[in-house]
Amino acid sequence: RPRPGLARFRGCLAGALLGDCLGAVFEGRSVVKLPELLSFLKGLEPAPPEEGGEAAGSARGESLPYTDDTAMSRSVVQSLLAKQEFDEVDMAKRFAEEYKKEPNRGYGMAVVNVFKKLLSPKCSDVFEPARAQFNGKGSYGNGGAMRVAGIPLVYSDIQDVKKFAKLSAELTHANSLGYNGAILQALAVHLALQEGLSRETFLEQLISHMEHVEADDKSLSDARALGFEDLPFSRRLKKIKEFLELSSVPKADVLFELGNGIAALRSVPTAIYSFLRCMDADPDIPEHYNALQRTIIYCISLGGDTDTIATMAGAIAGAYYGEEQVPPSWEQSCEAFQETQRMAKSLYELYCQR
Ligand code: 8NA
Ligand code: MG
Ligand code: MG
Ligand code: MG
Repeated sequence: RPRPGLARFRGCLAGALLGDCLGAVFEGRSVVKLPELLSFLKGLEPAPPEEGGEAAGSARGESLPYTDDTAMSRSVVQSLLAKQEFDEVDMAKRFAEEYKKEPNRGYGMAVVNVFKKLLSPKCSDVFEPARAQFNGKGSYGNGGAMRVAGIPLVYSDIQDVKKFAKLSAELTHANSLGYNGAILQALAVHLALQEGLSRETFLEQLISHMEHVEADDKSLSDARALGFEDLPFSRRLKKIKEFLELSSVPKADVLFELGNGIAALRSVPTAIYSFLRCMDADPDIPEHYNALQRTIIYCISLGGDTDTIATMAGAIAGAYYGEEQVPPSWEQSCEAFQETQRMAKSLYELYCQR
């Protein structure tokens, strides 16, 4: 199998950054009006040239801060680069110290308790604080999934992708409904990196992997304990397949079946659906936007946990389409975009070396 090029690595991290920074502007709104979103995006484009003014084409500068999604993604990447492999103690330390340095990035309500315990010198097992969350049930939030892209950008073997996606998520999310979402998101990025995979093959492969991932005892018992049917991620992937066979799917149906919430189960499948749906043109989104832009616009238009759904879909779309579809004016509007480009290059080198 040919090795994916650097452009896909840069696209992945840039897409993730764009999704977070742009999505964060609308996070938590139950309804996002498309005209308002499109007019906001227009404001990111370079100002028209002025008579005797500055050169045209200069972007309006870094202005959109990233949130917890990117802060934690960066810790994942920085840990992998520093250790040249997954190291749970180092990664946990980076999560906690990053939180301590900048606690106001918009972290989930409960996950901050994990960071506080990880910062204590008494903590000897870095997975223990996550296991204690929610009276021992563990978190099923989307925080493990939102930050996972670095794993498939380092490990090319699919068993490694699953194993380290799970371990990286378990540092904060001990419920299988949380870490299985991270596995699904990591698999989606892994598949998106491969050359020329069709929509159908992409989805079929995700379904067959997740049917296996979700069949273990803990996944079955966690799903039952929360009142879900067995194999809940796999079932949603099959719903996505149904949606993609229809000529149009109303937003209300997407929200009802897939969701726009902070649970991994109500956001990771939504991100995957958004990516696959936006391979095709959308009558509501102007044609001059490319597929990566359309994916991010569509995610944000769903409302709810917009930064997190858009960052996950942005990572997948960026890995699939590569950096050619990342508009410079959008990228340059995001905090720390240059560092993101450097990290992508280092990840690419590590991936090739392994
Ligand atoms: P988390 O582990 O705190 O989970 C997020 C939330 O999910 C929790 O606060 C609970 O409400 C709920 N939850 C998770 N597990 C359970 C459970 N077992 N029982 C009952 N409720 C549960 O943090 P996370 O890292 O998963 O959260 C990620 C999300 O938080 C992302 O959307 C991220 O952007 C951030 N976020 C921040 C804001 C904000 O403005 N501060 C708003 C929404 C989301
Ligand atoms: Mg966030
Ligand atoms: Mg080790
Ligand atoms: Mg969010």
